[in-house]
Amino acid sequence: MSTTDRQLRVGMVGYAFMGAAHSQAWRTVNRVYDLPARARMALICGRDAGKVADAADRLGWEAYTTDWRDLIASDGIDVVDICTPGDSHAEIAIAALAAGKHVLCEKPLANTVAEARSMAAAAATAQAAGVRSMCGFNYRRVPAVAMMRQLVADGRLGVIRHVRATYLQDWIVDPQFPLVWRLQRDRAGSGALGDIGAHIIDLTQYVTGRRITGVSAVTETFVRERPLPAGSSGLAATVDGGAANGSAVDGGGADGHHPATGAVTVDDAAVFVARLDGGVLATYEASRFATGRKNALRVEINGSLGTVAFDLERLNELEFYDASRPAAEQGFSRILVTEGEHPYMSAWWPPGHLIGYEHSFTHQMRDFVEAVATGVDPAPSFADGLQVQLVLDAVTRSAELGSSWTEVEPALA
Ligand code: SOE
Repeated sequence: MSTTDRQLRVGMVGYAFMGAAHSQAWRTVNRVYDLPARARMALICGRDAGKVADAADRLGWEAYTTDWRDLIASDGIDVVDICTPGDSHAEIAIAALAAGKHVLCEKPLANTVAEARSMAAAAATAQAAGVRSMCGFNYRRVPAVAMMRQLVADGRLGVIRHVRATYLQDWIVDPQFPLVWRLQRDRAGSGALGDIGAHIIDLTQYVTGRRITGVSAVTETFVRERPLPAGSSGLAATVDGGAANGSAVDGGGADGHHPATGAVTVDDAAVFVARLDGGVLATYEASRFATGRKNALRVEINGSLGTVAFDLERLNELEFYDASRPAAEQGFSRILVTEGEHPYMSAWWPPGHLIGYEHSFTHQMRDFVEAVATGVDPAPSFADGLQVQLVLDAVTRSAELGSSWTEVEPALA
């Protein structure tokens, strides 16, 4: 329970999957952590009045609006939380920063490097006026991931040699799964690469404290044509049996016999090798076609003195191989990251009691509220988001040029 009267009045744009995850975190954060300000769920925004009214009621927001410009113009809002598809991030974030609102923006920061650059520039200008911004790479806030970073920073792994990272899902294996917004380049920027590859790019740069300096990549779109969705266009979308209504439509539907279809304009999978500064060799794989793998983010880091490995599907655990132990006692140990000594954990349950996916968002809001209320810049910054965007862009260009080696420039050069 917060012991402060200071409020941060939050306005959130979007109310689908990420909007629900963020709402859960805003509802919870001051009940768990004692913070210098109390987040108030003041206003939620969505284009459909009926649906956003329902979302406000269901998710616990005080009021709703159908125009994000009203939300940004409101004197009753201090923080703008952007949970929309990537095609609107830049416009909303830049307008919010110009209006003096602190901004939390979902990952990936933008759909293009140009947009991400404008956002990072707007954030730098706003920062001078004390306005804060953050990109929502929530997995940084899984306690086991934070501990992984601490082990690397403390030198427990010695010289880092390898990073091995995969993020695998299977929700579009069925060719009849509809053409949701995440499969359209103009809405999402890229496919598996930007949606889930962005997470492992950020996570590995964060944990190692090193930057990806070059990549060689292949990408693939296994299913190039899909039926148009009916109604919902989220991860649980269904197929439209009716008339064609999309811009990328290729016949069908109108005769009522088969659904209208449209072109998939993003990658289904992306695989790349990379170099990180400091001589680290790395491999990355992001796929939505890994049958049986639902949300399998795995990262392993090998150093001269040890190895750490994290698996999101067992997020309360960290594997650690400590090569400095006596030879006879060496082997991987499984650390249960649930104790008061571990990052973020002391505010939760008694020792050994597990946490889940949603806690990473609560921890994200905890760090954001604390930073804003104490006048500190939260991380990851928009510049960090731009750095990830530069890697995504290099991967795409490398794949287009037949896997040619492609350098990644530093965001702050
Ligand atoms: C869908 O692939 C998704 O929800 C991503 O958009 C999230 O960022 C990731 O956390 C889980 O999968």
